[in-house]
Amino acid sequence: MRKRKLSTRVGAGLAAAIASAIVVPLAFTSSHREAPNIMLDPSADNTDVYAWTAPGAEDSITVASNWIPGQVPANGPNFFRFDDRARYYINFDNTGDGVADIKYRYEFDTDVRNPNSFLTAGPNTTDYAGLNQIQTYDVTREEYKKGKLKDTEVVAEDLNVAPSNIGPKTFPNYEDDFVPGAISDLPDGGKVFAGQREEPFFVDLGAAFDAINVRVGTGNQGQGKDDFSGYNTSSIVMQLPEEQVTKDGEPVADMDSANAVVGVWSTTERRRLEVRNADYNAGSPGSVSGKKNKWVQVSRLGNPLVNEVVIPLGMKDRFNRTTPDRDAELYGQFVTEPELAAVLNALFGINAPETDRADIVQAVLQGIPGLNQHSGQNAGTPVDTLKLNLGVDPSDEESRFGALAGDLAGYPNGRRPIDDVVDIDLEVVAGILHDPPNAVPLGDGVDQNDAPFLEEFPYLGTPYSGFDSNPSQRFEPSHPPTPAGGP
Ligand SMILES: [Ca+2]
Ligand SMILES: [Ca+2]
Ligand SMILES: [Ca+2]
Repeated sequence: MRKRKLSTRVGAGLAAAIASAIVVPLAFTSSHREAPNIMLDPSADNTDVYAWTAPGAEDSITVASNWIPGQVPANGPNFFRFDDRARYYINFDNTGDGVADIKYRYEFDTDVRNPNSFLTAGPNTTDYAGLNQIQTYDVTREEYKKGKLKDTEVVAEDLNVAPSNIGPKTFPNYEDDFVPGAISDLPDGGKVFAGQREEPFFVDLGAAFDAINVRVGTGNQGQGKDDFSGYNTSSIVMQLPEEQVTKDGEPVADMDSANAVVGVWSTTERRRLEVRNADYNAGSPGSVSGKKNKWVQVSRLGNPLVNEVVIPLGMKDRFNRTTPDRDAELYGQFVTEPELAAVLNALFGINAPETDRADIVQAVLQGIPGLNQHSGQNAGTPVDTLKLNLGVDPSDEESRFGALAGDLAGYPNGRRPIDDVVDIDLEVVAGILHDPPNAVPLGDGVDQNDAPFLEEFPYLGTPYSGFDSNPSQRFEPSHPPTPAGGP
């Protein structure tokens, strides 16, 4: 590997040794149905963003972004697809000001070949040509300078979207027949995938929203109930040569390079005016075009859990509409005085500091100096983007506690699918990065996904089929209690 191997010089300073685990399960969604308005618009609701350096693709940035939460696999006959009337974006900020410098725009188009059939695919369908309903998409790269659009380039057109996994009688070899055909190389390097995947977020959700209930016997040592087990989601996964997203357009030499850190987040836009019951078969996109009918941002997501548990209810939809460069001004107080810390103290008496939480601002919004904080004039600007240092190689031994456990290739340095962001963020809110530290081994008792991730692109797992649909019942204990190994 060309990049310098890391010591744990940053992680060692972060991690605090914990002798005993207390039993406090708490949980949240990352950003599933997190705000009153976007909850009513699931096809525009983005749920999780992951950005990491994948093994075998060390010179690229890998990003996965999910939309349409809580897909019950059996929900036919119209299964799940992206909305042709929306624009889906993956955004990159390479200067640290919270303003996108590069955006990849994904736009979808659905075609029904035989409108007289109620099936989106007939029995024994083994290729895209056999689908009755097929969705395709175009990818457009937009380049900005200080927020001004400088260049727009359509980099791919009419790519296949992997269909929803209906069942073995419809798709006898779903993964082999449809995933390779949904992976497309981009002309300037890199590749993209769009389509259904297994829901990679893992959490004990039921406990959290029942007034932060407690399941006795769990903590950060496993045996919780993964309420997202058995569900699917709609994913866009892209892998780009890193020089396509760095601020100088060059590859990253090492983790100390001035171009090493890139901020990532995803957004969804809709037309201000939209026809909700447009006729897809007539080829109408359902959007009312025209100069005055602007595209407006209706959802965004960078770090997991920010809009979920940091932003108060009355502001969650505004958070979805605003841009990261305004985060400090609009929402800074909710981070420095997090309600969650007070709630945790009231319920469990864990002595989490309740005010002046510069440590949370740094971990989530500013980036950690020497690891994933931008360099240059915007160093330390608090913006909700997922900040990844592209000079950090993948870890030989990954820890679900990521950087807190000295595994610098993990959250909050970017985010890998295996990172246990619920446990990490609970421990951060409790004060593990605080000075002085307040190390409390909080966790929801769910410490890994219910389905395996793939070792290769597109990394996210095979979606459950409609035939095998059994949502939220796949936790029965999928693995024994794990040792307290984390921080
Ligand atoms: Ca920027
Ligand atoms: Ca899952
Ligand atoms: Ca967990």
